[in-house]
Amino acid sequence: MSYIKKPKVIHPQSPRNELGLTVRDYEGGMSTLCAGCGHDSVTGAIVQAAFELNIPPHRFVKMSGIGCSSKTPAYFMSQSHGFNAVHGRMPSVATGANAANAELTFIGVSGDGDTLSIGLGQFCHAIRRNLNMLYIIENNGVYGLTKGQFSASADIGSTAKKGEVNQQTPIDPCRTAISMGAAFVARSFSGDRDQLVPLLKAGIAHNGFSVIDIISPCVTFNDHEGSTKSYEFTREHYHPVIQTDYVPPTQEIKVKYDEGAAMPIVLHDGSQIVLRKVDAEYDPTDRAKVYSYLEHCQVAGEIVTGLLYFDETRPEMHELSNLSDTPLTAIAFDELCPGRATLQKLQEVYR
Ligand SMILES: Cc1ncc(C[n+]2csc(CCOP(=O)(O)OP(=O)(O)O)c2C)c(N)n1
Ligand code: SF4
Ligand SMILES: [Mg+2]
Repeated sequence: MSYIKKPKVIHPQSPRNELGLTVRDYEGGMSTLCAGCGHDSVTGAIVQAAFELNIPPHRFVKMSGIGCSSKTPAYFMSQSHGFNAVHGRMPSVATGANAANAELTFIGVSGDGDTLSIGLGQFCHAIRRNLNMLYIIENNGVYGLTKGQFSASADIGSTAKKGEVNQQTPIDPCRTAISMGAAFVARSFSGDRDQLVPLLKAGIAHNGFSVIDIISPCVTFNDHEGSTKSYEFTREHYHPVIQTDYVPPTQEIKVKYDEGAAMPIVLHDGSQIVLRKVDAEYDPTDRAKVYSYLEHCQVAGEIVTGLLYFDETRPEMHELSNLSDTPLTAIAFDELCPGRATLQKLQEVYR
């Protein structure tokens, strides 16, 4: 109920992070989504991840497009910067904002419609530029906001609420991202917070474009028998292939993992992600094998989850395009505007 103001009462004994903040300090306004919508669980996981990362809310930028999913940034981190862009155009607005200030932490929340239909070109180019942001797709297989039409992620044979059968080939955001050269590609489920929170933390810490495709059921239009994005279908076909632990820079990895079964990877800020293989054969750094494994599993109707592909070597946008790391707001005016005489001299060169 949007007209009810969310009460903010903090229990004196609520756990506090290193900044002295509680989880409530990372929350946003009251959700107006349908009760039980998967997107609200993702919001809860984002709040928890940001709290545990000890980043102040005002250092985050939350971006979105249009859709029920794109409304969710209103429900977390009221103190952060935010921009609700036009349908499918969030990546270009995020690119501009990130170019202007790389010191902030960027989270984009999109939907399967927003990303895979109208915004597919924008999504691909943000990957190509390796824009430093966490890009979340709250994937429910439908356009929830406009009353449940099939989206481009709907599986062949999946039925709509009134019985219509989808005949069109789905676009898999993970395989699309891998084929475009994305360096951090994960899939999860809104109903698996234990898996989701470490993935969100790792995605935020990763220096470059991180995609997390989160199956997030739409209880109003796509949670019936015959849907392949329902809670029941997802739970039945759920296949975690890799478990991810996020270890902050200040903490040592205490547990000894068996070689071959675990891979600790150090990120640019000194934090680590420890990947524990559920399937010993799975190698999240072998791009071609990951791609064909995902294709095989999609045909078999399995929902493979975890950090599916990772490459820590790709430079991010600022490095690739030789952009300044200094935020635009910190650059003196006369540096930005060299003045009439300098500009005239420059024009002479082209006469
Ligand atoms: C340019 C434009 N075209 C179409 C629409 C109508 N529209 C609004 S939201 C939406 C799809 C949302 O689907 P998705 O991104 O999957 O989000 P969900 O609501 O399912 O979370 C569409 C087609 C629009 N707002 N703007
Ligand atoms: S219509 Fe679907 S996606 Fe939108 S809020 Fe309701 S349950 Fe969530
Ligand atoms: Mg959708």
